[in-house]
Amino acid sequence: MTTRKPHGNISSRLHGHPFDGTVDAPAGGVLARVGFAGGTGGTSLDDGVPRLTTHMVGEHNEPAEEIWVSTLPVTAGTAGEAVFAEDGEHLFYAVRLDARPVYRDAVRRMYDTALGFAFARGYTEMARMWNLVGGITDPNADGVEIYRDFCVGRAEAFAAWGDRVGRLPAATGIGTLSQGVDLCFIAVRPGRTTHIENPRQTPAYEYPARYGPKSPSFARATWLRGLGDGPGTLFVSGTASIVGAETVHVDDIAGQVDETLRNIEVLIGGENLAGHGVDRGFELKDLNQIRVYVRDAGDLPLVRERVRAVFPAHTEIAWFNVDVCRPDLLVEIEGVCR
Ligand code: 3EB
Repeated sequence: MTTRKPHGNISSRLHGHPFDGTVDAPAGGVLARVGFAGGTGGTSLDDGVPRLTTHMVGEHNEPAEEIWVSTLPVTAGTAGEAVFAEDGEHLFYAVRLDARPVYRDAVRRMYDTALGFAFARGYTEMARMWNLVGGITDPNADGVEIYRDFCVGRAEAFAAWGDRVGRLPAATGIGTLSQGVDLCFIAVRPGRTTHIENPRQTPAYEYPARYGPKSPSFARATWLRGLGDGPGTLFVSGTASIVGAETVHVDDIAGQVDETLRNIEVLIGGENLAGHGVDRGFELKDLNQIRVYVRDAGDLPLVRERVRAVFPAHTEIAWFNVDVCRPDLLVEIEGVCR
């Protein structure tokens, strides 16, 4: 008789409030809690669970919390300033970089340390990264936009580690309400990820130089194959109203919402995934754990109505009022399909 190994799959819940109940992690453990709060909280280990608290709540939105659980037992710890948790298949890692005049070198070191940590523990493929950047479209002390400054440091780190940590994964680059950078990611054992591009969009790492000296380092989505007969997960990057490399529907919030949803629809559809060798297909209604980022508070009512109308009532959606990484982008949307 053979004993079956547990699948070892991860999943998340996105609560529209700080979660104060018992986290349901059957037979496994909690990998991480990401809190969206009214102030920055950096990283901590709370009751043995890594926590990242990012400043994304102002007067126009409510606190929220995303919780990642695994079906496997989890161990957690700190590594310098960072916190992490691992289950033997997945690594969650979070770190905060405080405000500084110029970010480039510190971002490169932060990424270098993070990628090195993941690599040393055998989590050599990146599945999903979140880059939460305060003042993202403001100038740094040299007058360079902070997002472009950030992208240079990140690109330098990936250039150094790229051939060891696999290809660029799904990511989010978005503003927060405090200066500084919150970084967190999920890395996995090799052989499980497929990075997905969008036929409607220029790959971000090939954006023309007018968008910054170093192109952003991310894929449009990452497919994470399930273990055993467990389900796979499609991580959908922060997606905006960009066609080719250009922002479209400038100053038209309804147009930007619709174009963003169309981008996601094509990205996650069976035809696009098949072209990347993934034998699955999703529809918009399958997107869950959705985060909607809106630049202008005045657009929130329209965006809420338009986005809500597309998804089933049970879909978990959290709303944020933060800057997006190009001054002409009014909205960005991300989520997860299973
Ligand atoms: C875009 O498509 C919008 O720099 O990590 C989306 C997702 C965006 C991730 C990142 C940026 C990033 O270019 C911005």
